[in-house]
Amino acid sequence: MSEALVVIDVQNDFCPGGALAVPEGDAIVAAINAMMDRFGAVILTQDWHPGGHSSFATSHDGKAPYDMTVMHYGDQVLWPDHCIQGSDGAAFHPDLRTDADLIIRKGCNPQIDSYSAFFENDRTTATGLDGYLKSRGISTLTLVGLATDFCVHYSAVDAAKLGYATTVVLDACRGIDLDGSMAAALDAMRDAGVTLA
Ligand code: VGL
Ligand code: ZN
Repeated sequence: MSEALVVIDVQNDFCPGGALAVPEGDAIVAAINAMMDRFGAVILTQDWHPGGHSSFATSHDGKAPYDMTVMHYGDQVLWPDHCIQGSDGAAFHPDLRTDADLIIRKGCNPQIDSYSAFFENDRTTATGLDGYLKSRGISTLTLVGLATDFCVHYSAVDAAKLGYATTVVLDACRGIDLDGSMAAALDAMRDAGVTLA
């Protein structure tokens, strides 16, 4: 089967009680688990930052979480410390099925954030996911997970640009919604040719 399910960042820190909790982030886990058997491949992504990552507000004097800054690659939201490599917060939600084909970790470079599962926020450093999918002959992707307006959004737009037939199942996603980011993400995904289901 040439269809893959890509499950974005269903990790404790993005669920209620986590460091960067997405409202109802845990409410999608059962639906995602139930979808997995319908796909020829299941890929999980994991936000996986070293301590002191440059996307953390604590790494910038005088900045607070959700402030903006300018990185060498452009504008960047500053986040609470989250998904630190090996921490409980970086672990998958305990109920998420992890019998996946591939787990891809992103955001590992201390100087570059990575919302997309395909390219870091400099928009040029590849994660390797495109090569994996192409070498398996996968051309159709369904994306679910967290957060709709950041990592799901960037991953879906990149997937469509790379030529994958791409669907985002919104019921199996939840968003952060910072300053209209949810509406902007839905528009950007539609403009890129992503099917919103
Ligand atoms: C995410 C902000 C920072 C996400 C990751 O998974 O959407 N958002 N790191
Ligand atoms: Zn992150």
